[in-house]
Amino acid sequence: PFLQNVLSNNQFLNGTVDTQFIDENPDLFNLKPVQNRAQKLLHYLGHVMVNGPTTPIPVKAKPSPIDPVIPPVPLGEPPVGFRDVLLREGPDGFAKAVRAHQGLLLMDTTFRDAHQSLLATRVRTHDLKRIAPFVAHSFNNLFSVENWGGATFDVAMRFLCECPWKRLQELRALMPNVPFQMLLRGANAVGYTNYPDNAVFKFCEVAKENGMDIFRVFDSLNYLPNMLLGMEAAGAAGGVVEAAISYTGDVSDPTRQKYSLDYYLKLADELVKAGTHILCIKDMAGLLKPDSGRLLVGALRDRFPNVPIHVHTHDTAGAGVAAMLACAEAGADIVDVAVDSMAGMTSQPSMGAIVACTKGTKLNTGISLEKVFDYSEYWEVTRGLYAPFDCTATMKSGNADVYENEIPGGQYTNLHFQAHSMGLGNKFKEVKKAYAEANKLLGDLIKVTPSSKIVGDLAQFMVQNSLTRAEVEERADELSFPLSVVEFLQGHIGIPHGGFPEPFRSKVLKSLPRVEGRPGASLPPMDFQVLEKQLTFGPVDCLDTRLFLDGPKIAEDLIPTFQPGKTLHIKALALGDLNKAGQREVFFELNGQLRSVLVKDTV
Ligand code: 3PY
Ligand code: ZN
Repeated sequence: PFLQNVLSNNQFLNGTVDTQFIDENPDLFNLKPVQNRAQKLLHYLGHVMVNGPTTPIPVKAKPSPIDPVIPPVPLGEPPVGFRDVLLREGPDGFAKAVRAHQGLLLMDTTFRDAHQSLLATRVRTHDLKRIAPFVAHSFNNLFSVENWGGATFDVAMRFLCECPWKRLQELRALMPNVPFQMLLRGANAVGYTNYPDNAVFKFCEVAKENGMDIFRVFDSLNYLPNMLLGMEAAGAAGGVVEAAISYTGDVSDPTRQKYSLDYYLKLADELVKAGTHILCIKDMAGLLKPDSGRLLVGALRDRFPNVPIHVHTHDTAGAGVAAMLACAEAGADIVDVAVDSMAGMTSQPSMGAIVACTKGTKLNTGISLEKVFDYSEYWEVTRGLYAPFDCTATMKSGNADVYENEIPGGQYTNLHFQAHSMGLGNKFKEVKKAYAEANKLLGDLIKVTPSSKIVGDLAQFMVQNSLTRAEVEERADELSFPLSVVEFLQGHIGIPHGGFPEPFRSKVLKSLPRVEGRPGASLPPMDFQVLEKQLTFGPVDCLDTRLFLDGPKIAEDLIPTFQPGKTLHIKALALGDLNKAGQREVFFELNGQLRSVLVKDTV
């Protein structure tokens, strides 16, 4: 490698080497790490050349051959934005400034919920970074950019081979002026189950340190103790707390009174009392019709004249723009949109439509439509690159039946993929009907991650076993329900509004234990140091792939360089016998010294 570096050095090739050559070219000693990283890249490329992308979509589509063009970005720092207000005034002053603002404010979800809903959350940091400076310069008057949390965290690690924290840091550097917003699933953080309290607190602390500003905190059952925990964690980290009430049913339908106006107002009272900086209505399935939005937001506006109100919706039925305009007229300060080419269907309503419809009114957004068009073109072409993940491969429109099945945006798309891959492409209606029935069986829940997954699992179980709701109810004590359903009934994610469905719960659980109260309160704290040890195996990236996958042969000499100029001499000597605890001792020579480690044998 040193020779390679020397042979690719211009000064050396030009023959102008003198006695200072080595001192003036420290890069010549950038040896193994560069080579290892290149090796890993080749390995990855080989992998995708052979296997293609891992996609949930049953239709084979190739990334478009057209390259996106980044619209021009002016030189220099981006203009001041709401983040400057936040840094200057802190969360309370920021909330006051938002409330005092004339006109409608927008949150742009293109960097998170839009692609979570349309492209299976697969948009890479690479494509976000390319357009980030344009957003900072052209949309400095956005309330926020939602760019983190929800499913992005786990998809980044599981499918994109990238670090979610690095995404946050890199975007922060490129967009210093616009507040960043994330979706925090309360006591579930960015996962699918309740975590110990200290994990949620630590997560918020590190997110804030890495550049997060506004934490939208929800709980999938609107279970207040879980919400309060998430709000406390976000607040303790110094973040802006945006408590979100998940919306379901229809407040203006007198026949659907489990989730009535009174229910929402009482919950809002508790969240405001707990000190939320901003109050959010999180309509994850797009059920908030214009009249219902007017009723709900109007009532909240009267009750809390000083608290900023933020409304989130999905456009599944196609009524998103109308609903957001109605909410804005009724007093919402902020509504969520996605750029036009990433909007509509199960995503958010269109930014361009809201900007155009409010132009010249008291709700004027102050956003340039020309800039929206440029932004939209970038995403239209970038979206083409993600064709292997695009829901439009199988889904051609939204559907107003969402008012009946109440499936959240991202899950609606996932269920559509699943139905197609199970050969039920022409029976999606049945799958959705089963979802509505499963929801009734579970007592008519708020449905959003992770409670929505539980309802979906039960629906799939019913379809696969051809069971009706009545049959499931009748045979509840003998059926083998999905684990997620059993754990929900045990109380692992909290207590639903109105309690658990009986006698269904008792029939399913029999003598299984029940969690009392808030699940996180009875979980032992997470030991981060132990966890770190379990997760880290040292600088494994200095091992070649055969070694990485298979380990060394006995007596094989290894000389990995784990940092420039630092080489180890490792020789595997022997594998010990299995002990009573199911472990083996493995003996090595490390730089001439005998070493051994105890390893659990899981084979
Ligand atoms: C998530 O939890 O990821 C959501 O987007 C819920 O709406
Ligand atoms: Zn959403």
